[in-house]
Parts: sequence; C-alpha cells; structure tokens
Amino acid sequence: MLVLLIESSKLYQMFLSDLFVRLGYRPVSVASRQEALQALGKYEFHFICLNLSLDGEDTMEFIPQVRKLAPQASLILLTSDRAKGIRLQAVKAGATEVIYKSSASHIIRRLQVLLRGSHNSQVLSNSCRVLYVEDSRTQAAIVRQTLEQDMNLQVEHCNRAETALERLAEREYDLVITDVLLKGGASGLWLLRQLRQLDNENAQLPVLTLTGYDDPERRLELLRAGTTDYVTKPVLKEELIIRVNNLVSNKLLMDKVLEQQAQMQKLAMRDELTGCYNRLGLEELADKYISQATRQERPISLAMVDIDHFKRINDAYGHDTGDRVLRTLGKLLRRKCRKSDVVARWGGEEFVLLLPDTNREQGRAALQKLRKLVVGMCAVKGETVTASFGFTSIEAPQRPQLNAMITCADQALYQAKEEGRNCVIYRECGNQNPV
Ligand code: GH3
Ligand code: MG
Ligand code: MG
Ligand code: MG
Repeated sequence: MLVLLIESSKLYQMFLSDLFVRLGYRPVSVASRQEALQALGKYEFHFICLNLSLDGEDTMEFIPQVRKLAPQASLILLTSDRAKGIRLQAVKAGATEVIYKSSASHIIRRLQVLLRGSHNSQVLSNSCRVLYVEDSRTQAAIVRQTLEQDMNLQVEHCNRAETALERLAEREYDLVITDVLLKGGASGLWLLRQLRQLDNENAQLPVLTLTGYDDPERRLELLRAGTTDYVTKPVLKEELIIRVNNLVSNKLLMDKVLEQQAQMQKLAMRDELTGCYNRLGLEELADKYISQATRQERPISLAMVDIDHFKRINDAYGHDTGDRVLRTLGKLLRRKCRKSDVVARWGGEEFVLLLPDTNREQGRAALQKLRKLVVGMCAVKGETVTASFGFTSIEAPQRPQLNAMITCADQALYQAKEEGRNCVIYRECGNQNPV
C-alpha cells in the first residue's frame, strides 16, 4: 500500500519513510507542494502524511487541495505547533487526524492506531488460531501478550519445531509464527521447509518468521524457503501487530474465497427443479464412491428410476403439475435413501440412485421399499403415480464403472417397463440376460 510523505525536513522524511517500510507500506517521499501534487496525480495513496510547516507556507490552505485529489485517503497532519484550535482547523479543512511531533514513540503509536483504523479495521476474531514456536520463555511471553491481549488471537505456544509439526497435523491454524534459532532441535527454517512440502492445505499456511539476523543473505534464505513474511528482532510491537494482522486477514479472505468457490461448485452440481444432484454432481460423487468401493472391496449398487406414463400426467394436468410430481419424487427419494446414497436427476423424469455398501439383495429390498412409497405418496388428483426401477450391483473382485452400471441399469429399466411397470428388475453388469 502506498503512503505519501509530504515533509521538507530530511531527517523526519527518513524517519517516517523507514517506519512505514518496517510497517509493510511503500512510502513515496516529497519535499514540496508541487512534487506532492504531481505524485497525487500519478498514484493512488492510502495514507498521506503532511507536515504543517511545509515550505513555510500556509498549509491549512493546502489541505483541501490534497483532499480533492485523494478523497479516500487518510490524511494526517504532522505538526509541532501546539496552538489551540489547530486540530479543529485541520479537520475542517479536510484532514483525518493531527499528530503532534513530540517523541518518536508517540508518533509511532499514533500512526499505528490510525493505520489500523484506515484499512486494517477488520477485528480479528478470537477464533483465529496461531501456532507460535519459540524457545525463549521471555520472548514468548512478550509476543503472546501482544497476540492475545492486543490482537484477540488464540495462541498455542511450543518450544520445538518437531512439536509444531505434530500439532499442525492435529489441528487447524490460521498462522504459524516461528523463531528461526531453536535450541536443542530442528530450526524454524526446517519447520518452514517441512511445512511447504506437505501435500495438504497446511502447505499454504502463512508463516511469519522471527529472526535475529538482519543480513540480506539470511532474509533471502527465509524467503526462498517460503516464509510469507518476517520480523527482525528485537520485535517492534507495532510492526508485529500490523504484519500479523495482514497475514491473518489475507488468510481469512482466502478462506472466504475458497468457501464461495465450494458453494458455487455445490450449486453447479444440483438440479434446479428437484434439488437432487444433476449429472455433473453424480459424476463427481460417483468417482469418489466408486474408488472407495474398489479400495475397500465393498459392494455398490446403481438404480435407474423412471416415472410410469409421465407423459399422460403432463397431458392431462399440465406441465406445472408434472413439475410438482418431479419435485415430490425427488424429495421422497432423498428423504428415504440413506445419507450416503447419491440421488441424482438423470434428465426428464428419470433419476439415478447410487447406493454404496449395498449388494444385490440389499439393493432389491431398498428399491422395493422405495417403489411402494412412491405408490403411496405421489398421487395426482387422486390418480396414483408409479415408477419403474432397474438396477445393478457390483461386488469385488469385479471393478465398478459408472458408465457400464448406468447402461446396465437402463437395460433393466427397459425390462421393467416391458414387464408391466411399477416393479424392480435386476441385471448383472456385463451380462446380457436379466436374472
Ligand atoms: P414410460 O412409462 O414408458 O416411462 O412413459 P412416459 O410417458 O413416462 O415416458 P416418455 O419418455 O414417453 O415421456 C416422458 C415425458 O416426460 C415427456 C416429457 O415431456 C416429460 N418431461 C421431461 N422433462 C420434464 C420436466 O422437467 N417437467 C415436466 N413436467 N415434464 C417433463
Ligand atoms: Mg530462539
Ligand atoms: Mg423416461
Ligand atoms: Mg417415464
């Protein structure tokens, strides 16, 4: 994020510039009004620091010009003038806040608060969990205090990288903070490398490393190993807060995006009219269930269900009534099947049921039960609606395949229609003769 520093004093400019860099911002320093206006025309700034004594001119008049060019930015006036009414005057002119140039720590503290208020206003909930690896008890106590008290985060602390890796396998975290040098065991760098090599979501977990070395070689080594960010020791509290805030906020945002993606995928897998899975959904889930059945050598059955004389219902009572029957049947199938069963609308008035852990006998019993329920529950204006069922089952050592099972169940369904409808027919997969 860009920060504009409008400051004529070289010393202050250096101090502020260095501070913002440490806080994770990109400062642009200018020394005059003209340069400031040029920069404002070129870039969009999130934060602007303006020194009142700029050029010895009347800065109060300059504030509205800056405000006009950066209506969204936080505009901070830095001043050593303690005269009464300055703050009010500045805010009226368009400034967001005024900071008095007293001590450096005062400026840092005030800026910190304002920066948090400007765009990092997201309050991290205490359900965010941080895994913190640190061998020094004193250092651990200080950092924990900041994370827990100031940031409202849940912190789990451990001394060793090996322990951290075990914890990561057991629970979910939103951030890992690790010291680099850890006495009597593997280093934070080792932990970082292990983490990035995992083949689960933890490989993408944000990691903040705390390092005692501030030389470029070490920093590059950490970055190459995959650290998301780092803080050099001694840890500046304000810096830690901002970096942790950024990392956790990004993680939460990414979680939200992934959740929305999953939600959209879920919607894409559903049939709008009946709420059952559509073909895409069936294929996705069948993949999972079929490989599971193969791996565990468990039986699996697949049924094709088709409403009898559905055309007549449409013709006699209209398409809307036909739709209502489809919805009722979809709901009935979903309610009466097991949770692990997949109920999908194959198209028109045909449904596919994928029944994991179900052999031929169990399949027949379940489908007969469903057939009777359809007779009892799906009536239109007093007229009974029935459905025909064709199904097939696969058991080890035979390997189930979705397409082959569908073809086979469809043949069995055709047979059911031939035999007078409202019945359940089995056909062995790969065998042309019905049993
Ligand atoms: P059978 O017992 O042999 O299955 O006879 P059927 O009339 O059920 O079979 P057919 O395949 O001849 O007709 C299916 C009908 O289903 C024709 C089509 O208009 C209707 N249909 C397909 N999709 C929908 C839908 O989404 N809503 C409604 N209301 N009708 C649909
Ligand atoms: Mg250490
Ligand atoms: Mg049909
Ligand atoms: Mg039909």
